[in-house]
Amino acid sequence: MSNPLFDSLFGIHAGKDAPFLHLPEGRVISYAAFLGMAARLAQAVTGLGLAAGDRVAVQVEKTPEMLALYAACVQAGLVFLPLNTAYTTEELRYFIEDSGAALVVCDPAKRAALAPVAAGLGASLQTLDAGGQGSLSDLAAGQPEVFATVARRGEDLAALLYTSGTTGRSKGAMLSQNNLLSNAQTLVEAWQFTSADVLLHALPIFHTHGLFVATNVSLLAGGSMIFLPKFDLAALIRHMPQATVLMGVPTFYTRLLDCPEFTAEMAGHLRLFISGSAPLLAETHLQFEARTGQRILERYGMTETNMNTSNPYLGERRAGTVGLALQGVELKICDDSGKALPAGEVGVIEVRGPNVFQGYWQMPEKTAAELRADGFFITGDLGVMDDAGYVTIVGRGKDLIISGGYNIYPKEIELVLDVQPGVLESAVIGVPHPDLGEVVLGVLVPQRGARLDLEAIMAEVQTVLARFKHPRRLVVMQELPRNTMGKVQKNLLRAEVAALEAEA
Ligand code: MCA
Ligand code: AMP
Repeated sequence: MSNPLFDSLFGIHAGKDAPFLHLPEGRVISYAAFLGMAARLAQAVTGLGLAAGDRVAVQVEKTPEMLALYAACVQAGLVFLPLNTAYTTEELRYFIEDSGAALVVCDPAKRAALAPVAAGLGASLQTLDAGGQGSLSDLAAGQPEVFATVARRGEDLAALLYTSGTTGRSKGAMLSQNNLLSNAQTLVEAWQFTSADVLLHALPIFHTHGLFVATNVSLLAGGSMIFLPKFDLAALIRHMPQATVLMGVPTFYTRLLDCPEFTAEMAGHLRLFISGSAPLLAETHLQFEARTGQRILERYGMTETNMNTSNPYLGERRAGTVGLALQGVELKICDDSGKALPAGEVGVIEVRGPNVFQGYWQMPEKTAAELRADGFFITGDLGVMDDAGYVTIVGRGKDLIISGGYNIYPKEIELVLDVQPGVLESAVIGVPHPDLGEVVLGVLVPQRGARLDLEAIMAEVQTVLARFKHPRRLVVMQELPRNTMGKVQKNLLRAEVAALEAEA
């Protein structure tokens, strides 16, 4: 019996002294040391009584230990559920309860607030910091550096990643061992990763991009990563001479271009710059090429599918496109019934392949609505394909804002704004932002005769929603533009807000 994901990503490196993580302070963690850390954590976690298939919810800062906890969960057959460090206790409660987590791992500062949530579920609550009450690290410290890998099948779940829903309730995307492994194998080949690669890692590791794309690809190829705790322009530039690949969201590239120290010589150390998670403006692509002589490779993916398309490593990387369907991924541009449209016509992007998830956790109706019986997943992204197969994303059928690579569903914020004192209704839109691509703006319609206290409303929003979801501005309007069906027309609203702001 085997555990395909653990065996392929981690098991193959057993006993290797080769470096896996280069930390900014100069410390290097070898593959062998990393696997030892993971085995001790696996011992500690299973010692708490967790068994294959149990969910482990994790909200901690980006550290080698957090990454080792991911490896430990794969080795012990547990389902890893990483959570954005910006989430408030209110937001965490939903993810923990909905997933029925058996173990919650959090920062010490969140411990008191999460204790009742964990207790309500009968879950264990631990931190990754040494010392103090309930420390998984302390439990792991005395354990042996070996752990008998728990057998899993390819279709068993390896991870649960929550992605916000259009109704305001987040959905847990169930990702199997095979979903993750097949995509990593495809990407290693597509991007020609080898053990000589050193990936400059400045993304968070609670999302697909930083965890499954960057990390799994490096592991599978046997390369190493310069593991930065977060995006920091100066650190990125400082480490470029040691790196071969950078993966980032478009904000990484606009910030690099704003920095005069980022030169062709600096970029010349790297063989590949990859962008994804949000649209990379064609203008950024062209400016980058003009500055460095290198073309950014843009790819397109989703939490539910991992990566779907990529510009070619060797062929032409076209600005403004997300490239071609990856090996093994079928992609079609469809009408609403799922019928494929001819090249050049705009429609909804649908994808099928070993990368496509197993459905939404305990939400069969949502799964049925988005995952067709023939296996095609309806992405909700609008695109067009040319004769050569290059895909361009032209918009989104779903009401979604992408800010600095984080997805924000307006409905979730509208639900909070609608119940504030004096508010009749609200609408949340994304407005262009030079650094983050888009930022959130809230439009409030007051009840008749009411005066809105915008400061108090913002304060309330801050207590329940993560910082990146906070509206940068609140605007008061007397009514919202609607179509004949009564639906708010967000395109018109964006234009009205732009006109109002131009006047101001
Ligand atoms: C930080 N802030 C943000 C964001 N990030 N606000 C809106 N959107 C954001 N993305 C807040 C901070 O809390 C801070 O608030 C203020 O904005 C300015 O912060 P700053 O220091 O400039 O931000 P930063 O720490 O430098 O972060 C910006 C960032 C970061 C580097 C772009 O957001 C980031 O790492 N994004 C990557 C997200 C990612 O990995 N997405 C992949 C999802 P205050 O001023 O109050 O302190 S996976 C995915 O989408 C699919 C599958 C795919 O295809 O990959
Ligand atoms: P998430 O729900 O976090 O998995 O984000 C997935 C969404 O990000 C996709 O459905 C797209 O709307 C968007 N996305 C990812 N990569 C790109 C890209 N290269 N260009 C445009 N949008 C992208």
